[in-house]
Amino acid sequence: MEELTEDYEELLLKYNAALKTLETQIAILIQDYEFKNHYNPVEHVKSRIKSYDSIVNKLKSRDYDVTVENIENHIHDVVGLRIVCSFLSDVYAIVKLLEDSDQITVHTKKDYISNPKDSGYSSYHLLVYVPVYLIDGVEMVEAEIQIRTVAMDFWASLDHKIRYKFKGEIPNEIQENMYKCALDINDLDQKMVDMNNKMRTIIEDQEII
Ligand code: 0O2
Repeated sequence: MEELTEDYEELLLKYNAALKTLETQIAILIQDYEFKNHYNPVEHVKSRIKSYDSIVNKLKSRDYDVTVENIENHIHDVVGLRIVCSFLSDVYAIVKLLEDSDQITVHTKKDYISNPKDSGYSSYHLLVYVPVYLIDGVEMVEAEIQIRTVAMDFWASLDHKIRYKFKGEIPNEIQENMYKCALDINDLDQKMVDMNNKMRTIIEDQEII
């Protein structure tokens, strides 16, 4: 696909529509959650359409030809949204919120928090379908939602830079240190949840007295 074909442009139109729909639905769900619980579990939300170059690289790395059909069938994260939470418990609250929503259909859950990747990467991924209403009818478009804590996000952003700089040839020392940092982050996230729970218990007890 030397230049953008009309089919690819049509696909992009659907992906852009799916991203807008997803952003709106998630913003509404978070607002509703905050209203009902008097608490906002989300620090920030980021979204993007995967660049053409990244799509091509991912297809080639998996030995697929660069075709619109292969993008649709094999690239599951062209539409991507990341929800960054304060606490570990918030990550699971958001997963439940999305699973319970009628607007989004979750078809795959990948819990890299309970089962981190070999690199140490930790995050909760949901592959979902979002309905997009077009002139000819409704289409279910796939998107990936990554949900993680601020600490996991901090780790992943440095890891991403390292991967980009070393292009797959990461020195062992850096890999080992990043893995240790991932363990520290996991430990820190757990301590922060415990501290937050303790604080809430003390406040609730004071309110009763
Ligand atoms: P980018 O540049 O972030 O978009 P799939 O993508 O579902 O076909 P895969 O690769 O098994 O198959 O999916 P996975 O591992 O569930 O999710 C892939 C995405 O998770 C990556 O997208 C990254 O965003 C993130 N990710 C996974 N492992 C790591 C890691 O070790 N370090 C960092 N920093 N991020 C990771 P892309 O397309 O690889 O990259």
